[in-house]
Amino acid sequence: MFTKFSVPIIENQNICIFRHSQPDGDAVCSQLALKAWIEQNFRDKTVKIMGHDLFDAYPYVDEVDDEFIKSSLAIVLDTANRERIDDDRYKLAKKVMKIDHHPVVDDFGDINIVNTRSAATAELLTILFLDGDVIGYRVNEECAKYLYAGILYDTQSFTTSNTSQWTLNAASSLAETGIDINQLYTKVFNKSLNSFNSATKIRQKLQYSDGVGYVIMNAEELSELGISPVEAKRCVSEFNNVDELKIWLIACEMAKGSFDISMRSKKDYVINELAASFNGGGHANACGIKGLSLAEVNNVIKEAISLVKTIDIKD
Ligand SMILES: [Mn+2]
Repeated sequence: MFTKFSVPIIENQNICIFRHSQPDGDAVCSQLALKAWIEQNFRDKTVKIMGHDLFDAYPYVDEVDDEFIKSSLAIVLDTANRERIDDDRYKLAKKVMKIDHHPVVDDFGDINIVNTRSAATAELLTILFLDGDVIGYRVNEECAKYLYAGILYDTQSFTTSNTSQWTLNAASSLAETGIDINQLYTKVFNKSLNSFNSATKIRQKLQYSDGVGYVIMNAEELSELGISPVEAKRCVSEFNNVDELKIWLIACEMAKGSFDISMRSKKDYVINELAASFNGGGHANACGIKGLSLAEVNNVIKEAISLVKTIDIKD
């Protein structure tokens, strides 16, 4: 696998690293880690971080003109399908390499490196880099910091159902570089008092029915909270540890009458098919759906309730 990954990098002077729109911590940290790794191991290469939407904790992108992209290898990280790539100029690149851990729905790369058993793209990159380590490519502390943070984000600090022995092995190898584990945890999970207060209000809006928890926020309620819809959706993790909830979701009105859903579930309650039936997608226990009417949001909730019932009857 390392050869498939490294040869196109060796062959290209210029490299543009892309990610998905509305990026999460895994997407941006994977970009920064890959840039750090290439710059350390191939000092003559020029690497650019692509994207429009910023991620608060790591708000970094490069300004890149079309000519540069035309002379580049495009590496697209953490993105299952081409429609989600945050800058469609990836099409201009000489070659496209996809590196991802989502279920395969679109092999858009000329080269596709996908491992759905990885809990994070940052974990998959760690495994690739460690393979390279055997033949002399190194992971320095800067790169390790980004990889470790990316893994923390996607696994909610090693607690999601897809956290595995490979995740912990990867994290352990990264710890050997001397990274400050507590400092990274703090950087990833600490929040401002304002965010904390908003999360408290979102918790109070939880509605519950037959194993399903849900919060629906219209534009007015969101502006009262004083946080962005993207930030509000991230509060779905506030409900991670509620016993009674088998499936839980937050629906936020992103534009007039158009809701996006962020949905999570306990291990036995696989939701990606439910999400796919509303043109959404994601992992077995963590999915997103975009552009729903309020009526469709209510249908998702109904379907979730019947999914819980179906699975509970089987047990
Ligand atoms: Mn990811």
